[in-house]
Amino acid sequence: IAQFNWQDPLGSKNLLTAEEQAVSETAEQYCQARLLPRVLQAYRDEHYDPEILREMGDLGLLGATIDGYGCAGVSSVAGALITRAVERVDSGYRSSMSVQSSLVMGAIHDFGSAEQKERYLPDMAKGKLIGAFGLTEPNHGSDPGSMEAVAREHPQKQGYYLLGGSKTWITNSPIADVLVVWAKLQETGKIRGFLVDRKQCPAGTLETPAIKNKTGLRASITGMIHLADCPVPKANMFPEVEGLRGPFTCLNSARYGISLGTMGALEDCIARARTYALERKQFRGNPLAKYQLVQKKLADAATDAAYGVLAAIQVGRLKDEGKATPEMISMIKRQNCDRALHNARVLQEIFGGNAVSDEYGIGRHVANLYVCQTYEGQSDIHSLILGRAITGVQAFV
Ligand code: TGC
Ligand code: FAD
Repeated sequence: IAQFNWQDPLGSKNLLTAEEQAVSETAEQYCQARLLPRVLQAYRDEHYDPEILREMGDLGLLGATIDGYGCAGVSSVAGALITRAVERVDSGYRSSMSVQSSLVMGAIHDFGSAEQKERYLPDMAKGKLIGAFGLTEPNHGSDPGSMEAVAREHPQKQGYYLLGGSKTWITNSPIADVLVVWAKLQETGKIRGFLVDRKQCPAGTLETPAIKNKTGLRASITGMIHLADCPVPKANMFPEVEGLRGPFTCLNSARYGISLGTMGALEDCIARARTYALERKQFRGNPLAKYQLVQKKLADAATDAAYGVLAAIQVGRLKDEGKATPEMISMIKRQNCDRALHNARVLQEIFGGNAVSDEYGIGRHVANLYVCQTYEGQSDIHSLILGRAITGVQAFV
């Protein structure tokens, strides 16, 4: 007789190939052995150790879905199982990895010239070069189409643009070697992608100050990008892609990764709350786990996590067959982030006063999951993307 497994209630493991299971095990082992012991102090100190990307690179965990350039070339589901393993420890570590893998390596792979790919991808796959993705601006977050960053012809130097403008809330920016910056080309008004290579930028033209004292995602580093007439070779522009299709194509992959990643964070909340509920006794020596209200909280969370994992696997399969639509990704990004945040907040109640101590880890997940629900399209924005697809009526303008 089949046994119920509270850690995989709907048997999602049966849907994975042997290779996917092996990738998942490698990632889970690394994350539990090497990341988990560091996260509490890193979160307290608001410190990100760039060595983490090198360690991930050594294990083949970066840009894992890319074929060639030293990357593993695994399925979308396997790639997302890596994000789930990392986010089981902390969404901030996953964030840094998602930016590197999906948003920067993905952008270069999908839109870069042959020379750009050769120059950056192999070192990024090893974590020797760190990437950042600059789309959001101080005045334009949900509506990046209104961005103000601009690239104009260099008046003196042929073959160069001058980039000007500011980006904010940019993961990895203070430590990034290569920054994908989206800006409007002055001559056409169209959005284009530029590879801003820190070592090519003259002093004072590129600043990337860190944003300190965050209330979530403290184990990752976040900053701004200020470009003051920064000269960028024309050869550093993505040659073909124009308009929002460029950044949003990369976001499709990153949003997909988050959909399974946040299930890792929720699964960790469930495991922590279950252990606590079994150990903590109230009223005549009974464990909290005996009480029906506590059991319901665990049942609700486990159900949402199990459904979320299955949905993400399904969309990953369609993605690899070229059948996934952006709306499907909006649906699972929204649903899984919302359910992860909601359930994490409810499970936090099981810890009573102890939830307020960072030693229990649950408050860290709650704070992180608020950010996951906000970045890469806030949940209400994804509701409007879905509403537009369902009704055919545009809500944004
Ligand atoms: P809209 O008219 O809808 O589209 C403009 C053009 O873009 C194309 N497009 C897509 N292409 C591929 N995939 C998608 N998902 C696409 N969505 C749109 C579209 O076909 C069109 O192409 P064309 O050729 O006709 O011009 O544009 P809009 O201005 O009305 O957009 C509205 C909206 C809400 C869809 C969009 O702006 C949006 O999604 N806003 C959310 C912003 C966002 O997600 N920002 C993310 C910043 S990066 C980040 O947060 C990284 S955090 C990383 C980490 O730390 O983990
Ligand atoms: P706003 O766009 O000002 O929205 C505020 C609120 O209004 C939201 O709830 C939104 O849903 C709502 N709203 C907006 N428009 C509408 C509407 N038409 N109808 C109904 N409601 C609406 N960006 C990057 O480019 N790269 C990164 O690496 C990156 N990393 C990040 C890391 C962190 C820690 C954080 C916090 C953010 C990061 N972001 C990054 C930025 C992130 O993508 C934006 O914060 C997000 O897109 C929302 O934009 P905003 O903060 O400007 O909010």
